Amino acid sequence: KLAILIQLVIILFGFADISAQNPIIRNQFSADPTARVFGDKIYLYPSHDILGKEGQGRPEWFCMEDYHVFSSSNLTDWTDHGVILNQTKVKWADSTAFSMWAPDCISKNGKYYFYFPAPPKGAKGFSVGVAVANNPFGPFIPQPKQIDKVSGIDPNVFIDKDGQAYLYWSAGNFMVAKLKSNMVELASEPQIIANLPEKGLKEGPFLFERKGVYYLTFPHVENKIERLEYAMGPSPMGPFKMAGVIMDESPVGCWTNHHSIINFKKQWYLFYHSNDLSPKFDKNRSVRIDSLFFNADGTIRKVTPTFR
Ligand code: FUB
Repeated sequence: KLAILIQLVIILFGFADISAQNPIIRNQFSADPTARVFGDKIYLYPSHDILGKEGQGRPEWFCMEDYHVFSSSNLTDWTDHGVILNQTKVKWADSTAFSMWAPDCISKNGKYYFYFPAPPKGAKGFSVGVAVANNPFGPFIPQPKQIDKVSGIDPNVFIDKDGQAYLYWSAGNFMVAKLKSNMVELASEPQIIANLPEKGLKEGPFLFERKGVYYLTFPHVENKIERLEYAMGPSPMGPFKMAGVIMDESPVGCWTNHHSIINFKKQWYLFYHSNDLSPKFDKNRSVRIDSLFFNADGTIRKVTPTFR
């Protein structure tokens, strides 16, 4: 009954249930969606999956060469602002790798900082770089070097109420460090985030705050397919305590899931991905959205994705 009442309130007060329009990006593949509210719009910074050809990194795997940004005022109509960064523009990155994985973007003092992982030239693994712009849709100018001491994927940035910025990323474990006010260098030594599952944390940490509680949310894989889970804590660096599941394993078998959570016009939303436009190849993914709700004790209600 409560769920029906909430849906009625949503409809009456004009917050559309957008699940019927999934997937929301249909002019290309899109994955790993980081959504941000800048001004009165949502900006969406996803990875841009392509169907790779021979000579383009690992075509049978995740294959990406650039990033687009999309914006919307109503969660239904999305504008593609085009390419904001291509791997060939990043001096330190190996532009034969086609591995521009999950990004994030954050705003501080009128500038926009776009964080992205890429394999560095002449070395194994991934580094994380930053590109800077004067508006949310670029042009983004990459820094000449990657962030020192950050080795891993899926950067996520959170700025706390006191202005301190934190960088989270995945290096097999989830890592956190403070950022300097210039947003492009670490201000503290990277540390492993404790009290999380010992196995199956590979990627995609995303931190947000609500009512003084810090939510560390992430995909967790126990049996091949990722499930979105979360932990709650009293500060951006924890200590965190596991709190539950946000979304179960994909019913259509897409083995990755990667998400972000935002509040837009007083409603919370979960952005995530599946392989709607590529049912036979789950490395070509598409961004989806569903509404997200909290219980009175601050825990998150499980989101059931709407599938055909
Ligand atoms: O998109 C490539 C990788 O797949 C991301 O970095 C992970 O989070 C997973 O979604």
